[in-house]
Amino acid sequence: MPTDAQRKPPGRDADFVEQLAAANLHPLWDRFRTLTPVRPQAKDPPLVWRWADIEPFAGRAVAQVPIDDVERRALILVNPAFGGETVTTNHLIGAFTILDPGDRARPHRHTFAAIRFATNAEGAATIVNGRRCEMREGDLILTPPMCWHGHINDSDRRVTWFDAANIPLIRALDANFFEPGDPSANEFWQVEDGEEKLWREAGMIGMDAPRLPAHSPKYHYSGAAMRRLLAALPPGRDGARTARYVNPVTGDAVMPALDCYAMRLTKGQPMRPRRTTCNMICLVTRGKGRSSVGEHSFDWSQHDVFSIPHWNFASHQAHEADADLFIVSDRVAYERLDLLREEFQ
Ligand code: 1HN
Repeated sequence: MPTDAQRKPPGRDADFVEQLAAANLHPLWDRFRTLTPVRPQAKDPPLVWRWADIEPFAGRAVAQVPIDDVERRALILVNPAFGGETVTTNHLIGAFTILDPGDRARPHRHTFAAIRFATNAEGAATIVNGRRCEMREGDLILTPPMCWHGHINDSDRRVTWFDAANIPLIRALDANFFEPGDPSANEFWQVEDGEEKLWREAGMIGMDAPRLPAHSPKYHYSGAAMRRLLAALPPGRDGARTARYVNPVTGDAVMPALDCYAMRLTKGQPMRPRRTTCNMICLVTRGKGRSSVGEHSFDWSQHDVFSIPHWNFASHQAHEADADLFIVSDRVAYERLDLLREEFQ
């Protein structure tokens, strides 16, 4: 394939191009290289956010920001390559939320998709559409588009968890709608697990389950169950053991434009570098290791987060013991647009 530089510069007559522009016309021959790069080129280099650097700010955020004054108390991971935009990597935002004992993050709903992954949130719960989802170690909780959700810390200690959302994608599409809930509505919080019971038993669903939900009808995915699956899974083509969180009715991604995975890395075992057109945010849920992404290499340990911007070869290696990653991605959006490409180095 020719590189951009090897393609012939288009001939142009500056006067003509200017006159066209004045008439709100652009000549394609003058724009072609910009409009159709020969391959994707991510704006952002990969970046690591270390939990040790974030944690002190979490304490300060709790001290300075009363939860009743803000919609959410989240610290968002930002890559400066986006020029000050609130973006972690293309289409995605990762963050950490902190709640003190008794804190309630009031209900709201929106068209962007979001998830929580419980890193240190025992005793807290997310309520999604009238179902209480407890946040045990390693649990994943979906807050699908336009589902009402709020968070509560019923424990006597500070809790933190990892959040991710596809806000930059929904902003690019200018398709965001947001509705605040009633902060004083007590009945919102006084619920039990409700219909989540229908989705707890793996591989078994009610005969009359609706066949065409836009997102998974199951909102709560157990960390303990995922750890059992990772222990049983054989290594995949890249050498890692990877599981996808799916909609139990369709077997498809959990939400239309946000996709989640868990990966177990065997100690010392190298992976085959792979690149894909989609973007990923990786949360280290257990262990220590090193990743190589494009031209960059970096070490990580538990609760660090790093980005894998699209079309960079990436591989990971666990040190000392096996390590686990939780990965959130826009992969399903690329699948649905028939734009997913993947290759090994
Ligand atoms: C979000 O939507 C929530 O709705 C919480 O509960 C934290 C952090 C970053 C982006 C979106 C919520 C968030 C978030």
